[in-house]
Amino acid sequence: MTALRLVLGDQLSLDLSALADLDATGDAVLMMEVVEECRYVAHHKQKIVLVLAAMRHFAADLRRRGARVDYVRLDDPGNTGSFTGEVQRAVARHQPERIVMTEPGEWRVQAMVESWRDWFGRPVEIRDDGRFFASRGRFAGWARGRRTWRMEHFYREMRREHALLMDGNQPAGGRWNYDAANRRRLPKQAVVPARRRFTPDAITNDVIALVSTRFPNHFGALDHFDWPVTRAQAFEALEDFLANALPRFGDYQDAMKVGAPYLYHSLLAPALNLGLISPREVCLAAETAWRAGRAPLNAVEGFVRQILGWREYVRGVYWALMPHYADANALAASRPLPGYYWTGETDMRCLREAIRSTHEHAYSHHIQRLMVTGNFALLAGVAPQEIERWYLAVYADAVEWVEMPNTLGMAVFADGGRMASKPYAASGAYIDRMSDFCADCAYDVTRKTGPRACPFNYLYWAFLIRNEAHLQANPRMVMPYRALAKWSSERKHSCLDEAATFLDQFLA
Ligand code: FAD
Ligand code: DLZ
Ligand code: SF4
Repeated sequence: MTALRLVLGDQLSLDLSALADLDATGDAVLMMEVVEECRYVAHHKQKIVLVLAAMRHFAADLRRRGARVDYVRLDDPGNTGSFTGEVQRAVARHQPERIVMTEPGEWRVQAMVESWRDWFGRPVEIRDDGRFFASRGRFAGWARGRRTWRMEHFYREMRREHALLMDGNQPAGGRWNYDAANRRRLPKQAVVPARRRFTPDAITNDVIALVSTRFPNHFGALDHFDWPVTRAQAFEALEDFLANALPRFGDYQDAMKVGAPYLYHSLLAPALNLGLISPREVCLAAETAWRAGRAPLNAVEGFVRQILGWREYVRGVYWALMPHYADANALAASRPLPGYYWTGETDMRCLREAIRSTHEHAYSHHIQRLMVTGNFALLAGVAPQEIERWYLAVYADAVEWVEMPNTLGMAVFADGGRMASKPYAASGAYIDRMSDFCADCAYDVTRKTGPRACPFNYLYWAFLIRNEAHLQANPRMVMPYRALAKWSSERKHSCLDEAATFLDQFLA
């Protein structure tokens, strides 16, 4: 046998570089379900089902196309439980001349793979992952020599380079950015569209049974798994999004509503991150919808910005700054993660809602992640690594290269401004403006102090006071620090006391 070709759980793409020159008769494709990948954080049960079910469907597809797939199941006798152990067993089985793979998505696995050359005594060829708009090298080239990195600058280069939403040399519609039009509150009477979801087939049901037995104590409900697990289903999900949600995606991108976790979001991140559908396919489909008059430009630009801009940018940041990035803690935050991030048992309705949909669907949308659970962790001073591991565990789309910069850089400002120009800190007023959560909350969003005051209010000011030395000079923080400058030191102390009392009571 000539080559052993590896396909990892987030590499489920027929055009994967590791498969580019596959010799269907001579080579073997190795896919491995391993317990180490299921446990390195205690992933939401739906995420494990998603990955393993998508792997099994992908293997069946490869076989139909004539490939020799050596597929190791989680409960196969002899399964060693780790990538290294399984590659070692496969090398003994197949005696390949070389091992071929696509660069892994995670630094931890990259380090593991780099040790294989010595370990297996044969060449290990690690190829670039061509499924992104920008290679790791392309981002490094862009970042080199720049003092500050900003997504907006990178995004504009990507728009030009990939001719997406461009009219010649100019941005389509004359503007690069429609964010200002994309912050509308959802009207009370708005009817949110039902979304195309997917009933598990026999293959997925087998995996559901396996995960219920093997990982009963992992977070999350498993009684209504409905994520797309094949490329065909990912395209159905894309079509559903284009027809039913994209036209409103821009307007209500930041809105939140009780009982409506999906609103107008695409729900495509899990399929994108596993490789079932490519970012290029998704962006081109959105652009085509705009050119055909089926969606407005503010929606389509806002959507393309998330994928061509944010998604590529955070991947670049991750690979440029790992492994040190993982330890970032610029604000020296050290509180433990509150237990109610796992149970949802809190009187703060905004948090309860976000955690409920996280538990039920392995999903909450970006603003719930950034401005509710993330904002609270930032204001409360939760240790960055604790909240980072939580985000990695609880979402169907969670993969470290995208999750970590979003958490450390955007949500809790642990990287001191590498990713974002200011902390996304906000009081209850922001949540009230963008949602209907506050109307029926045990706390009163209009009160600043006292037992019924919305905790986000005093936690916000206490955060600013605590971090004055770090943040006061930030030009984007001038306004709140100007307001704080008018506070007496007595008022500041009382605010800090109220915040500490709340946190000590509820974080215990
Ligand atoms: P939509 O709102 O429909 O957006 C379209 C697509 O754009 C998404 O599918 C995603 O691929 C991309 N995208 C949107 N926002 C971002 C962003 N900030 N960074 C990178 N890509 C983005 N996304 C993940 O894919 N995996 C994660 O583990 C993850 N962790 C996050 C943790 C925190 C603290 C925050 C604030 C954000 C995180 N995100 C993560 C980004 C974003 O919240 C999700 O991509 C999005 O909510 C997924 O839902 P959707 O597919 O409906 O997205
Ligand atoms: C997330 C995940 C899980 C839960 N299980 C597996 C698995 O059993 N086999 C596999 O190949 N991949 C799995 N994955 C995805 C990997 O964690 C991912 O491929 C690496 O972290 C590299 O990005
Ligand atoms: Fe959240 Fe405060 Fe609104 Fe309650 S009042 S939902 S705690 S922002």
